[in-house]
Amino acid sequence: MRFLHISDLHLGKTFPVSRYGQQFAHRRRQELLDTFSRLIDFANQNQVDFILCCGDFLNSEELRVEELRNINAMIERLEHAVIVAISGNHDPQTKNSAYQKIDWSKRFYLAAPGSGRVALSAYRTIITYHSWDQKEMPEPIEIPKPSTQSGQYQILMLHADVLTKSRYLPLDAQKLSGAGFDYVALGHIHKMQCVAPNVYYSGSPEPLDFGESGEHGFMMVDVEGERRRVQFVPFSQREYRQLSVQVWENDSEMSISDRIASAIIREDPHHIYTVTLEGNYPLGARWNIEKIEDDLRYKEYFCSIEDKTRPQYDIDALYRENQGNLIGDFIGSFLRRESGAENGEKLDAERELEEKALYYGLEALLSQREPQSNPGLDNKQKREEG
Ligand SMILES: [Mn+2]
Repeated sequence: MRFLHISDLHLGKTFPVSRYGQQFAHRRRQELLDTFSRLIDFANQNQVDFILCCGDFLNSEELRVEELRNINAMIERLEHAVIVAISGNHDPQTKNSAYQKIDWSKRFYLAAPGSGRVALSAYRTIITYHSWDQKEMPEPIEIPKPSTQSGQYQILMLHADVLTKSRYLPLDAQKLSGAGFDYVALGHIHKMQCVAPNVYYSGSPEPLDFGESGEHGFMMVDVEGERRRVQFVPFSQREYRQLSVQVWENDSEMSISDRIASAIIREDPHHIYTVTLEGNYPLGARWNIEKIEDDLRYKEYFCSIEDKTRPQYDIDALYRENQGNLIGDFIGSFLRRESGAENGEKLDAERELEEKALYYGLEALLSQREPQSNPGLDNKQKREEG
C-alpha cells in the first residue's frame, strides 16, 4: 500500500499586496491551487491508495462557494485514492466553517471534530485522529491510543505543535513516538521534518511566507508486509531564497535594482527572494526601497528587500564639529547612554535599535541643516526668496 501525507495547503490564502505587488499576490494565490491540482495528478499516476491531510487544508472560513466548488472538482479527478482530512487551527469545524458551504466529493472524508477513528479495511489500516473545532488549543490533549485490533497498520493524525509550547495544541514528540503507532502524521509546522522516530511533519507543499525557505513538498509512504519506506517528495513550484547584495554611496536606485536583478538571474529568477542590502548610503540621501522593489516586480523578479545599509559618516567627527548645537547635543545624548550603560551588557537588539534611532535622528537633523560647502550663496538665495 502507498499513501501520501500532506498538510497546510492553506488553499485560498491571500498574499499581502504590500509585499508581493498586486499581480504576483494574485498569481501566488493561484499557484497554491495549481499545486493541489498537480498533487491530484501525482496520486493518479503513482498508484496512491489514500492521502492524509493533516489540517489547514483551507486557509480560512472566507473561501467563496465558487472557489470551494473548484477545489472539490479537483478532488473529483482522483481515480483511485481517497483523502482523509482533519481540520486545524485555520479551518476548524465551527458553524461558519467553509466546509459547511458545499457538498463534498465522496473521495473527501473530513474527520468530525474531536478524537475518533476511521478504518480503511481494504488496506488493513486504522487511522486515529483529533480534528479541530476551535481556533486555538492552548492545552495538550491526552494522546489517543491505537485501536486494539491486531494485524492493522496504525496511523495517528494530528494538527499540533511539538516544537514550541504554543497555543496550537502543544504536544511532546517523544510521547507521540512511544504511543504505539506505526506512523504519526503531523500538520501545522510548514517545514518538513522528522521530529522523533515515526513522527513526521510533511510541511506545506508550497512555502507560504518569506521565512519559509528550503524545499517544500509531502511525504510518500510505502508499506509492503514488514517493509516500510518513508520518503520526502519535493513538490513546490517556487522556493523562498536568501541573497545578499552590496551597495555603495555612489549607487542609485536604478543601479541597485540592476545589481539585484543580476544576482537573482545568477541564482534562478523563478524563485522568491529576501534580499539583504549591505553597505553605506550617502548622507541625507537614502534610497527608496519600495521603489526598487516595485521596479524589480515590474521586471518580474520577486523579492522583499531588507535594508541593512548604514549612512556614510563618521559619528565621532560629526560630534566634534557640532559641539554646542542641536546636532552635537543629539549625538552626545546617545554617546552618554552608550557609556552610561551600567552593567555594560546591553542587549544586541537594544543596541541596534538605539543605533537606528541615532541614524534616523541624524538623518532628519542633517537634512534640515544648510549646506556648509557654499553657505554664502545659499543665504543670499534665502534672502531673495524671503
Ligand atoms: Mn496550523
